[in-house]
Amino acid sequence: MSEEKETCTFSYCEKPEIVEHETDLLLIGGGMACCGSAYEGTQWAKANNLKITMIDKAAADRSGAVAMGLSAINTYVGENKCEDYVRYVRNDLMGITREDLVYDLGRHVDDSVHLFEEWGLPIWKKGDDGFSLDGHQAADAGKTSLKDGGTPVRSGKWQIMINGESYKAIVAEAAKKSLEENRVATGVEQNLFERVFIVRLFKDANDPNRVAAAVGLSVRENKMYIFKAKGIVLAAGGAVNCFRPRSVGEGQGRAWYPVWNSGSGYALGMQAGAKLTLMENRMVPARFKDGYGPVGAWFLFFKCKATNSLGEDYCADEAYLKDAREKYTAKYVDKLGTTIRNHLMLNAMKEGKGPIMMRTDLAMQAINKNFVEQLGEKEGKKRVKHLEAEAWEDFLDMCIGQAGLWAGKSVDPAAEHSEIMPTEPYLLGSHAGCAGFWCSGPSDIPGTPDHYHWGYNRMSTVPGLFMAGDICGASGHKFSSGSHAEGRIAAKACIAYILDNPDFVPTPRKTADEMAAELYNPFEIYEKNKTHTTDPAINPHYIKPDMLQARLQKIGDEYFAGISTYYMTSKTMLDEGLKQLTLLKEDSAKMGAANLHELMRCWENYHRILSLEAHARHIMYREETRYPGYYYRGDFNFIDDDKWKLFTTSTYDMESGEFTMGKEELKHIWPE
Ligand code: SFD
Ligand code: AMP
Repeated sequence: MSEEKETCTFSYCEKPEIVEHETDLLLIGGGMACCGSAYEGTQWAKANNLKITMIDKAAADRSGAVAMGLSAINTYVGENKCEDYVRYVRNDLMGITREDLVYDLGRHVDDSVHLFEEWGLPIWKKGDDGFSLDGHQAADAGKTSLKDGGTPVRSGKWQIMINGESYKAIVAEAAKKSLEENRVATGVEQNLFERVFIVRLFKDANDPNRVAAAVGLSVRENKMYIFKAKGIVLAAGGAVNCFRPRSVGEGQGRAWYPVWNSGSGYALGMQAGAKLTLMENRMVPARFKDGYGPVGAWFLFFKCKATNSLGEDYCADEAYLKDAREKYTAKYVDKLGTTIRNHLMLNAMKEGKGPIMMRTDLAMQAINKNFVEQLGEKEGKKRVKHLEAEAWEDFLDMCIGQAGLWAGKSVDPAAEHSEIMPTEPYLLGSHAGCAGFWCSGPSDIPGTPDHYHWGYNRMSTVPGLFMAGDICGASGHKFSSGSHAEGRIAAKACIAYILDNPDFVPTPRKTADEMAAELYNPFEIYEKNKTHTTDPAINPHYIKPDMLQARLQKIGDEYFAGISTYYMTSKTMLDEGLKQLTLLKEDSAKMGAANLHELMRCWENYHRILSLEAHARHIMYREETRYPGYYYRGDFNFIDDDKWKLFTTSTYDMESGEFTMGKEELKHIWPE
């Protein structure tokens, strides 16, 4: 079926200026993980004057998942035991997790949170009267820092409250300061490249297993960058908009996880041949409807309940629980983790007992009653007013669209409930999801099996390529703080790797011209063919990025367990979907871009195609329903621990487009 492949000869579009940049440690992404890598890497680079370079497709101050800020840090171990954190993550992710990676992260994460506070992040503290002081009140009251034993305000066992509107800007500032220190020490002209979108990793001419360079395009000027590096930390976040979202038409573009995280992390690693694991996993968060507002603070801090529209607690419905225990075993169901909470909510929705209601009104009334009883009418009411403001700030600091929607619909959460529902699926590995790469763990944790460690902590199966944050697989519930800590772990280990391989001289297999021809081909195709029709947006010779994305989302939604099938799929649906996705992949060779923004959009969508294909092939491979509430295999709608309590894996061969599926044995290091 495939037609003659279009190649770019720059006959129709202007060849970009090509910039070559040599470094030692390259950081791809400017999010939480890579900001951790920049800060930590600089410390360890000093002794040998190694060069560090960070690249972000956006501006690091406001890029990635924390761009809008956050109102809680969801992983702070504090007074808890680290092995209990391992158990929490294992339970929430249905028994399958790399306990060595989770424990390692748990023992390092608090140090990152202490740094955030030192750098100016307002962290809520317990007042002397036992009531909460928000970050600013705590600072004014001179409350002790966490590092020195201060008491945070916990919403849940692992979560602490913050005033985090400027969270990312604070963390990025520290990263940029470290990079500047490294730039001056190593005498390079520039080592922070913002608004550069990395499209592809290129293998080395002399060592085919290794990556020699990351190549990207400026989204502001006609300039291509070739970053040659001795070691790379890849942390480009998860994949959003692979599935038709609930927000379509006027709402298109609204989502919970950031639409600008387009699966580049997965695609770049896959094209380099790194092994993926648990890529069948995904996250389907319950969110305030249409505004995509998170629910954690409401459930945990405001102690809010969600019910069906008859006021019944669907998580306590015995009929639902009985059925779920039969299919998915009591040991998982009774933990009531994120997937099972979703599953029970979906039961109520399918029975027509929706909409599902977050009873914010009842929660605020209960708090009101409690405050007035304890503090008296005047002081009680004053504190409630402050807390109501915090209820709004929860979204203003993190998910502005939700606050906008409440205002637009005249909703007062203290006076009425709001609808919640499960969103479209997201591919990620740092939140209540664990899809990502199979990475080496630390070597010092007793009981770690040999196949969990191959030399350098967080190194993927591609030597010199390290992963962190969303794309380091099989170790969910890292969140913002854990991703930062993991970036630090990966950078330190990558520097050790670079020092142990001093003779490596990165020599990309392809020439700069060949790279440019590949990256800018959508420009050439568009300019060459745009006059064939009266409207350049509709042309048989190319496919524009928005069209390609719409088709991709349709395939994901209708065949790979999207919202339109209530997250149901099966071998037959997956087969049909993969057939259509293969056609779309073929069509992507005819992507057309009219400007730099569209050029980025083209490659973003290509990265989504690869991420979604890997996801679907893993769902096909695991013949059970390990994550009910996230997706269902109608043909294997049960959990089968005997056969499938293990890590699924895959490697992608970019030349042939083939996936090789496999398994890795699971070892529990900590008893139940
Ligand atoms: O309410 C390229 N998260 C929450 N974590 C918490 O700790 N507390 C919360 O309250 C959390 N909540 C929350 C969260 C996320 C979102 C979107 C919302 C609410 C609305 C999760 C964390 O944010 C998340 O775990 C971490 O940020 C993950 O870190 P990391 O580093 O894996 O991903 P990133 O920060 O998104 O950074 C990715 C970077 O890569 C860049 N990038 N650069 C160059 N070329 C390319 N091709 C690139 N592709 C991507 C991006 O620009 C970015 O800088 S709540 O839900 O629980
Ligand atoms: P969310 O707002 O859904 O992203 O969740 C934020 C944090 O709260 C995560 O650590 C979740 O695991 C946790 N969480 C959310 N909802 C609940 C719940 N109903 N019970 C326990 N933990 C929850």
